[in-house]
Amino acid sequence: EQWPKGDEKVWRAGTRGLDTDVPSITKTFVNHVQTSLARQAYNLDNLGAYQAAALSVRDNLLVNWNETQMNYTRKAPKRAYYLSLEFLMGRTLDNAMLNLGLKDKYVEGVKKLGFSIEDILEQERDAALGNGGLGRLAACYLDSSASQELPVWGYGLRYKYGIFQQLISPEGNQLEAPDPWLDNQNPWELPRLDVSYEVRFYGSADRLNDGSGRSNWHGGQEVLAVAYDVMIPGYNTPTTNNLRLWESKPKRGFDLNSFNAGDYEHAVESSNSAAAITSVLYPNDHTSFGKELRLKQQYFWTAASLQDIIRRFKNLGKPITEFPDYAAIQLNDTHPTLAIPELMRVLIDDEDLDWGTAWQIVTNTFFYTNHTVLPEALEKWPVPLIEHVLPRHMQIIYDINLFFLQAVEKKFPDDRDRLSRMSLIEEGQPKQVRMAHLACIGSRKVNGVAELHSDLVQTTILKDFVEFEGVSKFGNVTNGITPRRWLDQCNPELSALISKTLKLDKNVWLKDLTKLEGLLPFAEDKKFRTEWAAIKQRNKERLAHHVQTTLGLTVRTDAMYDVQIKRLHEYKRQTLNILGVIHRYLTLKAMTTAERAKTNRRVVFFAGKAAPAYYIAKLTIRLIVNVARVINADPDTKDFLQLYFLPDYSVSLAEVLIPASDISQHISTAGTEASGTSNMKFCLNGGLLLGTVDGANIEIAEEVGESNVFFFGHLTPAVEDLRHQHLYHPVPIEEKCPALANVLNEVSKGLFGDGGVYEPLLNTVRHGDYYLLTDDFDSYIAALAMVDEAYLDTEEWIKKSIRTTAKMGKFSSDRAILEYAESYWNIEAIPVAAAK
Ligand code: NBX
Repeated sequence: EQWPKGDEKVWRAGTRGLDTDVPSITKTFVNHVQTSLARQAYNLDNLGAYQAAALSVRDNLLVNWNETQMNYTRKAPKRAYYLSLEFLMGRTLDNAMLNLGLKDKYVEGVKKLGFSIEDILEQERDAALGNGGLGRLAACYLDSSASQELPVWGYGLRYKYGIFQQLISPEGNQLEAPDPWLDNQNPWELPRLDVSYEVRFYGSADRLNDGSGRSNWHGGQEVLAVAYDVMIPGYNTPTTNNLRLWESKPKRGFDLNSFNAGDYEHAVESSNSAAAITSVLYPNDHTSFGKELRLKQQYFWTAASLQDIIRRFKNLGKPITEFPDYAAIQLNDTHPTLAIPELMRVLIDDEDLDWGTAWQIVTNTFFYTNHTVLPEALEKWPVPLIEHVLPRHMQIIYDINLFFLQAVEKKFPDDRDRLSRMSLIEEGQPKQVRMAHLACIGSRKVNGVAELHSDLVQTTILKDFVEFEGVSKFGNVTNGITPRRWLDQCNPELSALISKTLKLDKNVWLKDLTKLEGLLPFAEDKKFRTEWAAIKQRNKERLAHHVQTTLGLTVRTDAMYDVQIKRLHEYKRQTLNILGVIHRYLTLKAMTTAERAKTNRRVVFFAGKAAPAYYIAKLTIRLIVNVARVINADPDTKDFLQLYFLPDYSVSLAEVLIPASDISQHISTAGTEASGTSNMKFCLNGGLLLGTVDGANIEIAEEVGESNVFFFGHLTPAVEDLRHQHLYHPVPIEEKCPALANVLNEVSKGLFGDGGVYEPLLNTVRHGDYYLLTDDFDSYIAALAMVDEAYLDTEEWIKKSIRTTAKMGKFSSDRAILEYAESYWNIEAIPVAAAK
C-alpha cells in the first residue's frame, strides 16, 4: 500500500519509458555496449552488436512486462497456465522487435552504428527446448495469448542443453552433439533467484490412519526450483506475458559433514544429482522410456509450478475452494499429469481438505490435450519406480483408481473387462500407471488437436471414458500457428505485398487472419501473380544462398522446390518420399535426353532429427544422404533432379525453408499424424500441399478447396483392414507393387553404396509393412505426377498458391487460443494501458 517509498517525483523522474525513436534506440544500444558488455565501439563485433541490440530490446520488453504483470495483480482475473515440458521458441530478437513495432527503427539505428540487422540476427542461437510440433505449438500459443491480451503464463523447465545438435558423418550417419545454448549468455531471461521452492523426492509416506486419508511424506532428497522468467511480447499491444522456466539446484551447496571429513566427492554428489534434473531435454518424441530422471523432471516441474500458482492464488485471500475460479491449468500432453496427484496431495495433506472436496477442485482446474493416438507413444510409468521416487503420489493414484473403478462398476456392473481396460493401472510385470487415463479422469475437459484426431481419441484410446463420462467432456481444438513468426517475420516481402494489396496495415490482418480472403480476387490479376511469383523466386534464392554459405553446395533455383521437414519417424513416412525420389531417378535414367528435357525440374529437400536410439529412422537419414550423393553427381539427371538433406533442422532453418517451398509433403499413414502444424506454415506462405487424408491436412483442404491440394493414399477406416491383410494374407511385394519392389531391389543391389546396410529398413517395407507403403506407393507416384503436371502450367499454379494463402485464416493460433480461452478456461482479455 505504501508506494512509493520516498519521493514520488524522484521515482517518476527515474522511470524509464519505451524507446520509440531512432536516437533513443541508438542511445540505449551504446549504453549497453559500454556498461552492460564492458566493450567499446572500436572492438565491437557482430556478436557484441547482437548482445547490445538484445539488451536494448529487452529494456523495452521489461517496461511492458512490468505494466502487464502489475495490471494482472491489480485486476486479479482468472488466469490460465500452460504446462509444457517443451517450448520450442527459436530466436527472439527479430520477433520481439516486430511485436513491439520497432523493427524499422532498429534497422535504421544499427545501420547508423555500422551494422546490418541481418548479420546481427544471425548471431542469436535458437532456444530449442523442444522436440517438434508439440513444443513449437506451445511457443505459438504463448505468442497468441499475449497478442490477444489474455492472462496466460507458461511453465516449463530451463534445460541447460536443448535438443541435440545433429551432425552427419561422411557415411551419412546422424551424430549427436550437445546444444549448449546458454554458453553465450541469454539476454532474454530474468533470473529470479528470490522465487524458489523446495521439491521432495524419495523418502517414505506414512498413512496417518485417522480417517482423514492424509499421509506424512518425509525424508528423501530435497532440491530447490529456481525461477527464470522469459518475457513474451504480444503483437501490437503492450501486453507482455511470462514464461517461467525452472532450474534445479541443491538445497544446500554441498554436504558440509562429508566435506569436513575430507570426502569431497561425496560432498558434491548430492549437489550434482540436484543439478542433473534440469540438465537436458529428452530427445525422444513418440516413445515412453520409463527413465527415473525423466520422471524426476516431470515431478520437479509440476510441483514447483503448482506451488507458484497456489501462492499467487493465496495472495488474493480467497478460500481454497475457489481455486478453480482463478486458475485453469492446461496439460500439454500427459507429461505434466503428476500435477493431478500433486494437487490432491497439497489439498489433502497440507490444506486439510477431505477427498471429495479436493477431487472436485482438481477436476475443475485441469484440462488435458492429447497429441497422439500411437500406442507406443502413450506414457506409462512403472509402479515400482513411482513408489520409489514419489511414494505419496503412488498412494494417491491408487486411491483415485479405487474411487474411480467403484464408480465405473456402479454404472457398468459385472463388466470386468471394462474395469481392466479403464484402470489407471495396467497389469503386468511390472504394473504400469497409464498417464492418459489419469489425465483424462483428473481433467474438466479433454481435447485432441484436429477434427479427425479428436474423433480418433474418442473412438479408440478413450472410448470407454466417453461412454462413462459422456461425450460433452471431450472436444477438439484444431491447432494453429502464429502468423507473426510464420509469415510476417519469415517472409517479409510477402507480408508487405499482402498489406499493399489488401490496403490494410499489417497490424490489422496479422490479428485477424481471415482478412487474407481479400486476396482471392487478385488471383485473377496478372500483375499481382507476377509479383507473387517473384517473391517465391527470391525466397528460393535466399534458401539457395543459405545452403551455399552453410554447406558449400550449389542448389539450382530454376526448379520446383519440394520440401519435407519434420522429425524422422516411420509413421511420417520419409521412407515413402525417398523411395519415390529413387523411383523418379530411375525413371529419368531410362529416358532419352529429349524426353528428360520435357520433365519438370525438381529440387527435393529433407531435414529433421531422429531420436538417438531410433535405428530405423537413422537408417532413413543415411539412405537419403547417400541417394543425394549419387544423384546429384549423375550427369544424366542432375539438371532435372537434385536432393539435399539439410543437417540440424531448427526453427530458424524452417524460417528459411518454408517461404521457399512450392510443394511440401505431409504423407503420414492415415490416422497417425494428430494434426501437423508445418503443413499450415507452408500453405500460409503459398506453398501447395501434397499429403494424405490425415490430421489437419483434411481441414486445410476443406478451407482451400480440394482442387488446390494433392491428396493420395488410403483413408483412415481402411488402415486396420490393410494391416490385418499384411499379417494374415501377405502378398509378395513384386506382385502387389512392382514399381516399389524394383526400387527396393536397386537399393539392395548397391546403387547407393553397400546395399546390405539398408536391409533392416527395406525389410520394414517388405515384411509387415506396418505403415502401409506398399498400399500407398502407386497412388503416391501418381500424385507426384499430378504435381508435375500442375506446376508446368505456371499461371494456374500461381493461382493455386494465392488461393491457398488466402484461405488459411482459420489456422491462426489466435483462433485456437481464443477457443481454449472461451470454451475451456473461461478467461477474458485483460488489456493494459499503454506505457508512456
Ligand atoms: O504434436 C505432435 C504431433 O505429432 C503433431 O501431429 C501435432 O501437430 C503436434 C502439435 O499438436 N507431437 C509431438 O510433437 N510430440 C512430441 O514432440 C513428443 C515429445 C516428447 C514425448 C512425446 C512426444 N515424450
